[in-house]
Amino acid sequence: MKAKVIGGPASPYVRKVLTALHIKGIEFTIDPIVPFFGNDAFGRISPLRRIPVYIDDQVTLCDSSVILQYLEDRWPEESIYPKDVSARAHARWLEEFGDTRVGDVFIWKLFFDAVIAPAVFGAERHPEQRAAVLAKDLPDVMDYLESQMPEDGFLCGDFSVAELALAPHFANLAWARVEPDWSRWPKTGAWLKRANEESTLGELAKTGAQLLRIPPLQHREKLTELGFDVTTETFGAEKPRPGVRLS
Ligand SMILES: N[C@@H](CCC(=O)N[C@@H](CS)C(=O)NCC(=O)O)C(=O)O
Repeated sequence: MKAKVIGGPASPYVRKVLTALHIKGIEFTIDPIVPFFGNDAFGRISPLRRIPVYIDDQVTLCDSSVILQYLEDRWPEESIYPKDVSARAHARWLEEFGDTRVGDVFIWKLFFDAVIAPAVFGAERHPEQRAAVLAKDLPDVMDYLESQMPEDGFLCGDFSVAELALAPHFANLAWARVEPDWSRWPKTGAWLKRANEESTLGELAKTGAQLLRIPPLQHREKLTELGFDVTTETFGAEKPRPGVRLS
């Protein structure tokens, strides 16, 4: 059985899933489509038109959190959830905070405005919105994360879904040319370094950065060159279209 992931590693949610697959030793092929570049068939398997989508011999699943829970249920070895019940619940909360609030601030308000909207839709940037987010939302998120950080190690004991959901967003933040003031949030900075080094998150972020420098239609070729097993068929389209959030 070889799993299939639809979505390219410039997405933090895709890097979350790819790293979980790696931890669990599950082989996969990848169809590295870029957000907004899905075809009609993509809309049928991903009704919100979002990546990642995960497909194997038993399921077709949307949403990184749903996918990780399935991977854990089906392949419990090399667990990505804490054993202790309360630590497990806390990891799920941090995952939710990463997927929603951090995603909203880092990805939608900053990365989308700085990188994706201009490149994909030819949209103007919004410097006033960016300044407001940098003044309020970003510090709010960072203050909360810093309050959760351990002195050493990981958020909920061993490396877990908490790292998988939170750490990937920082690469997209950097691609939006935002560097948090690490002297203000030092525990978060040290934790991020550990999370990237402990897992494939760091390497995948480098891959994502390489893809962002080239047009979407060249991503398949680039990933093949980097040693990924790329699908022969694609859910990609040549022209972008807005997903539910933008329409
Ligand atoms: N909650 C989803 C979020 C996935 C998501 O927002 N993916 C972005 C790419 S980073 C996307 O496909 N956006 C396109 C859209 O929302 O139209 C998950 O955890 O998988």
